[in-house]
Amino acid sequence: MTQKESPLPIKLPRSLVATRRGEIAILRLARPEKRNALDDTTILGMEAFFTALPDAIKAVVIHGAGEHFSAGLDLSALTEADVAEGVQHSRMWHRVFDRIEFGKVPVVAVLHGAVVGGGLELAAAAHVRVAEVSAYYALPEGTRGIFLGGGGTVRLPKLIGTTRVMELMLTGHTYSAEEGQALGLSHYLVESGAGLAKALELAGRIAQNAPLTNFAVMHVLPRIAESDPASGYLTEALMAAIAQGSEEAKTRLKDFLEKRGKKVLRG
Ligand code: 1HE
Repeated sequence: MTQKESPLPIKLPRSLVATRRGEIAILRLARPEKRNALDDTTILGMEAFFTALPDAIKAVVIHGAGEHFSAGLDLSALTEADVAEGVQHSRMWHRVFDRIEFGKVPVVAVLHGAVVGGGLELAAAAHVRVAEVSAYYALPEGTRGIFLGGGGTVRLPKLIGTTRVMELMLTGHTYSAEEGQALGLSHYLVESGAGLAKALELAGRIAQNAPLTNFAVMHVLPRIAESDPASGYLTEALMAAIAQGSEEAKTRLKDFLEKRGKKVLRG
C-alpha cells in the first residue's frame, strides 16, 4: 500500500466519503451512527459516485465506517411509502446496484459487522467480497413484514442458492463470517481490521489487468453464464477473439514468452 490516500473530487452526500489511492477509488459508507443504513440520499450518492468515476480509476473498494458494513435499508423511509412509491423505490435501488455490478470497473467490498438486508444486497452487487471475522449475514425482511428490494432475489441465489435465501428470510437465521465464507458469501475471510488492506491489495491486482479483460469478466461472462450453452460458446469465442486481437494482449503475451511477464504464483 504505497500510494497515499487523497480526496476524490466527486460531490457526495455526507453519508459517503470518496478517496483514491492511485488507480483505486475507495467509497466509504459514512453513517455509522445509523449503522450505515441506506437512505435514498445515500443510494443516489452511490449512483453519482459510480457515474462520475474518472477514467484513471481501475478498481473500486467499498467499505463501511464504524462497527458494521450496513444495516440495510433505512427503515424510517418505508413507513410513509404507498405501493406505487414502493415499486419506484425498489427500481431505484435496482438501477444503482446495476451501475455497480455492470459499471466501468470491478468493485471489491469489505464486509464487517452487520451485513444485513439491503447491506447484503449491496455486497452481492460487488465482484469480490472480503469478509472480516466480525461479519454476519441476515435477511431480516421476513421479520419486518417486507421483502427484498435491492436485487437480492436475483443476486443472492446465484451466491448461495434459492433454498438458503428462502431459509434466511423465513427463519431470520444469521450466518457467521465463517459460515458465509463456506457458503460463498465471501471470497476471503480475514482478521478484524484487516479487510481494507486485503481489499486494496486485491483491487491493486485487478487494476493491473488489461481493461478489456476486466470489461469482459464483468459484462460478458455473467451474460454467457445465463444464456443457453450454444449462444454462450459463440459469445465466448467472439469475446476471446476480440480480447486476444488487442494490442495489449499481444504485448502481454510477448512479455511472458520473452520472460518479462509475471508467472502464476501459488497462494
Ligand atoms: C437504523 C437501522 C435501519 C440501525 N434503518 N435506522 N435492516 C434491519 O432490519 C436491521 C436493523 N438494525 C439492527 O438490527 C441493528 O441496528 C444492528 C444489528 C445493525 C446494529 O445494532 P446496534 O446495537 O449496534 O445499533 P442500534 O442501537 O440498533 O442502532 C443504532 C441506531 O441506528 C439507532 O438509531 P438511534 O437514533 O436510536 O440512535 C437505530 O434505529 C439506527 N438503525 N439500523 C434505520 N436499518 C431495498 S429493500 C432492503 C430491505 C432491507 O434492508 S430490510 C432490513 C433492514
